[in-house]
Amino acid sequence: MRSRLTALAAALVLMGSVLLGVFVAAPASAHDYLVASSPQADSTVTAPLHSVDLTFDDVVLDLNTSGPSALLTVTGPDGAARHFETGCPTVSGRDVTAPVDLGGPGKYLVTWQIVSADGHVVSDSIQFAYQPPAGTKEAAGASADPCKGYGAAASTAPKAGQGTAQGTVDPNAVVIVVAIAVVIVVLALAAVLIIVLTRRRAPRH
Ligand SMILES: [Cu+2]
Repeated sequence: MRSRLTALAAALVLMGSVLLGVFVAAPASAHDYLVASSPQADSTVTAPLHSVDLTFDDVVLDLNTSGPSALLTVTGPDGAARHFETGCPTVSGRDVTAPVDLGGPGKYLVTWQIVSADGHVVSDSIQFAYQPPAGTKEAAGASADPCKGYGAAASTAPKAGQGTAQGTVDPNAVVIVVAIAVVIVVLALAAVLIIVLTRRRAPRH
C-alpha cells in the first residue's frame, strides 16, 4: 500500500512538472515573428521605394472575406503621423506586402498587425531611414490609413446581438492561469500523499 502511494506521489510530481513545462512553453513559441523584411529594420533606403515586404517564420492567416486581416502602415517621416502606404496589404503564405510611395527624407515607421498561424493576433514595428537622391518626387501621404476598417479587429468584431467580443481576453493568459491552477492542485495532492506516508511510518517505530 505504501509503495503504491509513493509511486502515485512520484507520478503526480512528475505530471505537475511536465504540465508546467508544456503550458508555459507552448503559447510563447506558437506566435509568428518577423524573420526578414524589405527594407531591413534600421537600414537606410537610398532609392525610391514601391513596397514594404515582411516575411514571418510561419504562415500568416488571412481570415477576412471582404479585405485583409493584416494591417501594414508606413508613417513618418521622423515621427510624423502621415501615412505613406497607398493601399491594403496582401497576405501570401509567410509574406505580407503593402504598396508605398514615400515622402521626404527621414525615418519611417513600419507597423503591422497580423493573425499568427495559431489564430492569435500579434503586432510590432520596425524603422528604416529614407535618403532618396536629390530631386526624387515626394509623395504627400495621407492623414489616415487607406486600408482603415480592415485588419484583425474587423474579423473578430462581434456581429450585432452576438454578445461579448472575442479576443478581449488573451487566450494565452487563460491557458497559463488554468495550467498554474492544475499544477498547484497536482503538487498539493502529492504533498498530502507524502505527509500521509510519513505520518503512517512514524508510529511503527
Ligand atoms: Cu497564440
